[in-house]
Amino acid sequence: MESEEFKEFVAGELAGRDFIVVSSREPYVHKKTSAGIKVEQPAGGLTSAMDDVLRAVGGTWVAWGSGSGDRAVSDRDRVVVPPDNPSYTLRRVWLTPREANNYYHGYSNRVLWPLSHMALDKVYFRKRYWKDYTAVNGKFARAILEEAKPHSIVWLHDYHLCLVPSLLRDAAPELTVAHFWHIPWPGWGVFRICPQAREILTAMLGNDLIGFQTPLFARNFMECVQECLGHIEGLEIDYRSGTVTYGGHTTRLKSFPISIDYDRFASAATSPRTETTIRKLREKFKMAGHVGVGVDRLDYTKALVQRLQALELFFEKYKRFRGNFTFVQIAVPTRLQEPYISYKRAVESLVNKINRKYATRDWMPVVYLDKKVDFNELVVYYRIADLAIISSLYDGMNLVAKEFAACQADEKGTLILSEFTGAAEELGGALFVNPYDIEGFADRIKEAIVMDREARRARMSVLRRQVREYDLKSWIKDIFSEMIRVATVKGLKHFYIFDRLDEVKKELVEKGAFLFLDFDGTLTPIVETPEMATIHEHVRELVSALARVVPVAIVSGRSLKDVMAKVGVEGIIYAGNHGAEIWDGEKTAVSQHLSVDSYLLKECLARLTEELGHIEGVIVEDKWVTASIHFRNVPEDKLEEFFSLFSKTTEPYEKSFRITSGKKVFEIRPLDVWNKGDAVNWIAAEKGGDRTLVYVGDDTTDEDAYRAVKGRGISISVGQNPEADYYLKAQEEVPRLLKELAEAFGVCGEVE
Ligand code: ADQ
Repeated sequence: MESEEFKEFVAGELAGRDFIVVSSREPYVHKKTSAGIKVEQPAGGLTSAMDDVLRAVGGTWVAWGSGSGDRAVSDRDRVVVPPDNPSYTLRRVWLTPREANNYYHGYSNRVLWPLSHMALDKVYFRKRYWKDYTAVNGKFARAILEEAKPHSIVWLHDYHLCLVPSLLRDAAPELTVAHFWHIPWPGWGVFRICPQAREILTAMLGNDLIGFQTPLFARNFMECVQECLGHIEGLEIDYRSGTVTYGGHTTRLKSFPISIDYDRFASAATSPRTETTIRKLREKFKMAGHVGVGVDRLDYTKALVQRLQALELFFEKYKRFRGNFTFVQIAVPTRLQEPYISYKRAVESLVNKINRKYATRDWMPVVYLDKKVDFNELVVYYRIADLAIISSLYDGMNLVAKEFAACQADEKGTLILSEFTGAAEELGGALFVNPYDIEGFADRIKEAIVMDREARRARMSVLRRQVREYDLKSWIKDIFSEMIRVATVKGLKHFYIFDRLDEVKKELVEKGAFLFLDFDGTLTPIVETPEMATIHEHVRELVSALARVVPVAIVSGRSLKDVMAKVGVEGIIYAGNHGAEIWDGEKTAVSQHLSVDSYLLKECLARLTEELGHIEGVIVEDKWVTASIHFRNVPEDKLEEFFSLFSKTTEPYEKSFRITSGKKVFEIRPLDVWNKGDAVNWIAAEKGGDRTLVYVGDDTTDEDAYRAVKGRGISISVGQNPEADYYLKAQEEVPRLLKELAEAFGVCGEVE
């Protein structure tokens, strides 16, 4: 996690704030051994990244004291860690064996885990599970409240702590409470199975912020709230901005795809020690020809059974690979109770079956290691492998996919990735597999092995680029920034604009106003597709009338041309493409695409069109300042060529643009693109004089503009937004607002 920029962020943004991290597992475990008490630090990128942050800024970590030596070293339930350089407090929560069993193995792992992963046959409810889950969440909440200062930011992790948010909110509403949900959130069709669905949803809405791995999980959560609590008066869900208001409190929902410490894996992968170990391991396990690897907790959601069935079928169908392909499965036993014990047995028996059927004196088809391997060894396996298999039936993210990519220094490996992982949303260069389709899966393994060197390199290079671009540091930065933002605006008061409109109008008339209006969701209702949006004639007339007495600018995410055509009012200012293109009323005054970046982007797109034009289904979408390259419709047998050409063509532009992959699409963006706030600043400086700025918007892309007008005017959002000064209850209230403003400026008579 060494990077100057990241260190600056920690020392600047995070310093002086009080953070409390809360997770079921502790960052340091004390264990009794015959040689005295020893401290262990459970491995894992996230734990060590959070540990780094707390080491730098101090604070508290609250966790279940599960180690045999934990009590002995704690003083009034607290111990200062790390032992060699005490920097922050670890506050331990003690559980009785019964509580631990019912809360952890029971409700968390036999109810919430399978339910969230849609493994309905594994869901097992007992009343005592819920009783102790409730009791343990109460213990966590009490411990947090004892540690908290009035404006602490509390960061909860995962499904073990669902009930804590509302307990904190009721006891100390001034705390900022954020929750990161590491696993999937299922749709209502599944979540309704939970007998405590209502209690869990209402408790989670005590959070100020909930982070999910993907936008889909955030949407699923909103759907569950809608279906389960929709009848409650005052409940408001805004799917577009990702907020739920319940009992007068607003929870923000956002996706933050978790990542890994790329540099740590990438540099270990090329160390001389790794090269030596690779040779030794190949000899030890008699790895002939191609090598595949799987690294998982031994969990049924990771689909080890389906993976082994696919491997068995692969060896049956493709005989020529017998003796020529070895699959190494590293599986660390986990949650050592039912149904995990039975699952472990099923996996072992399948491994034995395949090996009995196909092994020879010199070759073993499946090398099975049921243990945790240390970091350096793990890196070696990722390096050896020509392919990695991740076959999850459902997975929040899956970090193994990203770790494998980071270690592929020579870009020779292929990632076979289940399309049901959160990682599939980002890692466009993977070879996707449906783990339920065993024969398709077996064929994919063959496809990965026979893929030519150039095609592998092309896929792996786009994969690595994605993981490098958005690594654990970026994730931590994004999520902490959002927590701080939420905490900052929590203290501010928001008003319904019509409760204060008389004062506002008075000030605007006295000082003069400059009106900035967003288009979609503000001047027009949100409709199914962008093309369908039309501005009501009455609203257009109001905008025209206002433009006769005050300067008016329309600020939109649409292209400049599109928004000008949609609004159709002449002589006003327009900003398109989120502020990157501006029409000053007479000519295009500022356009970021006239900068060096945009010439380069044009050049890059021209090359892509030339190189990829012959491949069926490729769509190169030029959005002026940014571009999207869609490959959803590219036939399977043309994908290799597509990846290869895309990677080669974009390589010279890597330093000038952010090139990221999504599901079947690549995005190309300048490193520093203007947002709506930049546009407001520019327009106000050029045309505003010292008029009071008024910005009316509706979604998160308007937030930069709300911030830009702070101190120089007011911001009004459709639906409550913590960044805006005032709010309107719905888009339908916008015409009334415009009409009242027009009246205040004396142009009402001209408008019907
Ligand atoms: P997990 O279900 O634990 O995490 P995953 O993301 O795959 O899943 O992380 C597993 C980690 O354990 C990886 O860092 C891997 O290297 C390590 N690991 C697994 N087996 C190992 C072995 N035998 N030896 C050594 N190390 C091993 C949950 C969610 C995921 C989400 C993460 C993070 O289920 O979807 O990605 O949290 O949010």
